[in-house]
Amino acid sequence: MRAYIGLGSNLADPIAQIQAALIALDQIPGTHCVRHSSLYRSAPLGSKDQPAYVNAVAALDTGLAALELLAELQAIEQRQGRVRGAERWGPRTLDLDLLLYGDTRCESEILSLPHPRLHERSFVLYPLYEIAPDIEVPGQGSVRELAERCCKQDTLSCERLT
Ligand code: A4P
Ligand code: MG
Repeated sequence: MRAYIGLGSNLADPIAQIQAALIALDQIPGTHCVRHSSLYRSAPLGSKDQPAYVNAVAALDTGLAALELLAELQAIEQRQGRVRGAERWGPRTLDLDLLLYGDTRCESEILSLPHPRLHERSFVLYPLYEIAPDIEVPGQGSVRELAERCCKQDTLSCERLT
């Protein structure tokens, strides 16, 4: 199954956090990182009183079920020092979101697919467009259209770093 992962960090050397996470994703059992985007620097969504984020997206081929993959992502977050604070959308060393798992659609507290806010976030859509411009986000439209719409609306600043 092809899965897409959104990576984000704004604490403790974010660029190094994202680079370490990309290596860790490729080491998940039964899983291979097919490609990943450039790194992007983005203004924080949520509290403005936190550092800018570094974001990226990775494409994985995996034999794991979606919930098994989510558990592996959360284990990587823990290993890289993620502390789940009370503040929603607060600062974090590493956030790994399961954006897409094939064309699966589901909704629960544990796992919603596609990721519920993916279609409106430039820091997800720009790196996703870079590596997979022609895919569809089930129920939302093509990544190309979503990224173009987001670009026109000129929401949060999000610039390519590497
Ligand atoms: N969950 C449900 N569906 C999913 C999914 N598709 N992928 C559940 C991952 N997790 C999913 O996640 C909360 C719960 O969502 C988990 O228990 C999981 O079972 P979390 O990672 O503990 O909490 P969170 O990340 O703080 O919450 P949330 O609402 O997912 O935040 P987001 O949407 O991830 O946003 N600004 C910039 N510029 N760049 C960023 O990357 N990130 C955030 C976090 C805020 N502002 C940002 C950025
Ligand atoms: Mg998250």
